[in-house]
Amino acid sequence: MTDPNGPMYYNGIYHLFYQYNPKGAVWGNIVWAHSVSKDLINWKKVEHAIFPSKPFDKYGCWSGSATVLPGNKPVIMYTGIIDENRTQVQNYAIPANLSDPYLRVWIKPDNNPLVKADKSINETSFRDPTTAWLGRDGNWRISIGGRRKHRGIAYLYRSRDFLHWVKAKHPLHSVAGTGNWECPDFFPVSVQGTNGLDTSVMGQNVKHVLKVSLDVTRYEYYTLGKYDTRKDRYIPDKDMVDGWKGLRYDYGNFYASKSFFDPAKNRRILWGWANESDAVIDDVRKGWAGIQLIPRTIVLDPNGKQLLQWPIEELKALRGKRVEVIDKKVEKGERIEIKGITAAQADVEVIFTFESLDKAETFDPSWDRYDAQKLCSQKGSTVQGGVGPFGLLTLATENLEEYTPVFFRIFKDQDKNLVLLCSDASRSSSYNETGTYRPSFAGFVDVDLSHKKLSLRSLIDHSVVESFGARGKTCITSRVYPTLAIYDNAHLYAFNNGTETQGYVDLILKERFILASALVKRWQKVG
Ligand code: DQQ
Repeated sequence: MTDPNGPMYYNGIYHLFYQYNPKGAVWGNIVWAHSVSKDLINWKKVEHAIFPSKPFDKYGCWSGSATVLPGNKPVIMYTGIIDENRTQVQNYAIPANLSDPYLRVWIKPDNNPLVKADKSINETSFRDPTTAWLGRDGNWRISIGGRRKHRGIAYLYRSRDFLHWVKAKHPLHSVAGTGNWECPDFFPVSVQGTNGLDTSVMGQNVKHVLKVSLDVTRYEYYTLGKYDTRKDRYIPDKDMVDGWKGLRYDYGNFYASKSFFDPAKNRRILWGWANESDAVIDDVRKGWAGIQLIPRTIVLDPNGKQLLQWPIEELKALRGKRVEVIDKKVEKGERIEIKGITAAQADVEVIFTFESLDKAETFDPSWDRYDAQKLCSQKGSTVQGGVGPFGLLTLATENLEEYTPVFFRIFKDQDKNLVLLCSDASRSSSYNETGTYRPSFAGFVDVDLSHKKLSLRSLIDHSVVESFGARGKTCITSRVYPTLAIYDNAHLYAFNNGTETQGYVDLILKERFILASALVKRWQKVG
């Protein structure tokens, strides 16, 4: 599986579709597979919703989105591949039977495709329609990703009836030098409070988010800004970095994400896909590849400068035994084991406190502050610093032949501090025959340290570690394949490799969770 597609809530059921190859563990033969759930945790697989069968999607049914139209009528817009050159058009599909609670069967009407590339558009980079939003003028809008040469573009189309779509004179947004924009997502967030908003909400107390997946870097970038409804254009806020030096949803293995508004709990939920970091030959051997990550709720940071992401509250249902470690000092060079849990599958919440930041390392001005990953690969978890590195050693063997550390390192940068969060896969596995990708993923955390506290939450699950620094300000997902740190041989530690002993664990709250879901099926390499 790859991209999550068309997530929606309809009549008490959550639907998730996703790009899927029914014929193998590598990308190809793409259909929309379909799973349904009442609680976002337990999923049931149903029939494939959309699969190649018509001239307008004969060579593949690529990504797209769902919109629930007035009168409670869901409609999907997706990209159809019509020839061997991968020419792309936009199609729609509707449920065959609205009274089927699972919406198992979808119809692709004969008036497809609804949108074809005009001459100004590169027809092989023209895909992934967004959820539609309704303007005050009564016209629906969608955005479609693409590029002109190296300029990434979010095209804008309008329609009165959802059937006849006309390209707007100007795109919703575009940025030179960013390459193709895949899977755009455009939605409002509330400036006050934490409620999510329906995609069509606009107005005073709202900011907009534009996220794009850059296929050059395989990361996702977003800006916050203003949707100018008069000009029908999106304008990022002045202090936003717009492009691949900008904010990322996740600094690790996370791509082609899609959000939706959940009216049942008034929240916006984000789904992201994590591909494998191992070799294709390993995927073929195990017979599958790709996972959907734990859904996240997204809200605007009260500082208005970024989003906060947090695992959906329903995740609690998977928790078993709870272990707490409170007020435990971690001396310099020490690691303490968190015992009594299943460390191969755990939901860890930890707050680190420190007495002073005086000994924080100086941030060398020659370091590239846009390349946190390089910094983390040079200054790994064993390279002693001033305040930090401190954090967790996840999926670790007792003698540390294998471990995946998730940790902070605090720098002094003139009159402020810079906080680096790393999730380092470089020592995660002793298996490397086929060349696994083992990066030191990293991102900076824009956090106020005046309370001398830093929090971290990590969801550890065999081959994936999803971490949320400072209550979801900076998120990093790593895919790792331990061969020794598995099942009961996986351990969890808190560690401090700073020169200062003051970095200490104030509280560790540990709760094991078992993934009962068929959809969120994870794997580890055993033997
Ligand atoms: N995956 C889909 C495309 C999309 C890409 C094809 C992103 O529609 O642009 O499987 O991963």
